[in-house]
Amino acid sequence: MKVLSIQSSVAYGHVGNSAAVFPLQRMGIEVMPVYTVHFSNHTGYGAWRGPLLSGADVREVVTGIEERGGLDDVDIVLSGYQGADDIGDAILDAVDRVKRRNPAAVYACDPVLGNATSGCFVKPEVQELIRDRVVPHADLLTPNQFELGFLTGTDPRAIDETLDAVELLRAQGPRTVLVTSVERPDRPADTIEMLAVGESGAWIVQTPHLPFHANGSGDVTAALFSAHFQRTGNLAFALERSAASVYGLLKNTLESGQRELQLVESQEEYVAPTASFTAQRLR
Ligand code: PXL
Repeated sequence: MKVLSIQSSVAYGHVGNSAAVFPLQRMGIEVMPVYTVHFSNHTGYGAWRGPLLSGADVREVVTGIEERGGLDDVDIVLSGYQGADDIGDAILDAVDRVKRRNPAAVYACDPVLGNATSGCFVKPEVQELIRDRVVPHADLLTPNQFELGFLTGTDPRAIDETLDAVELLRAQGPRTVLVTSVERPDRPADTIEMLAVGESGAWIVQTPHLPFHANGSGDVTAALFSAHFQRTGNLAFALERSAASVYGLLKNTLESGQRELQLVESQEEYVAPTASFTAQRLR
């Protein structure tokens, strides 16, 4: 299995490719990381240094990979947070080039726009880019519940409303949708859920809600779910496995008292998660 992952790089800490690449590699997956920014640290600190790459830079690197034959056997193109709207076309172009060689390849897109706590944190032009141009080209989409509402012009809260919104999204293109950070009003205290919908039906998994937020956890979730689903074609398994691995990672991080994901220390969680959760069928 081989992944072309077009995301941020940070030197200090773990978000973007600096969060997604190692867990995939630890699963035995070949990853070609292409960088969209090369920052010192994630933007959650309020200050950071280092360059933004342009759409042309991204295209250059992808072209170089292509010239080595490196696009011939890609199974997944993965993208995440986009800080500016000139990277989107370069990503879609990479997806196109990969699919021409391998029609079975999928484009797994994490449509990063914001979350329920902070609201939308990307620029209006990036919002439009994701909604109007990127989403229709994605095969697998991993919005959180807030992003699902934004992309469908709805405000999904209950599970049925969330499933209805997912169907609106699936009608736009993506056949498989993972909704993260599902917080239905009637959930048991201190729990959080993820829900996956694909051709085989709809599944939900519940995990304890750990009382903190670590930047990059969504990036790890999207990478693991995409890889497990593409590897097995089993939606319930991909949901259970990625939930267990991310829960293990977050639990280790919370216990460490550190702000950054304990990504490397948690290496076993990506191959043999400590916890195990069972998904329930919804539809
Ligand atoms: O986790 C997404 C992400 C990606 N890239 C950069 C970020 C973040 C989140 O903080 O700062 C540069």
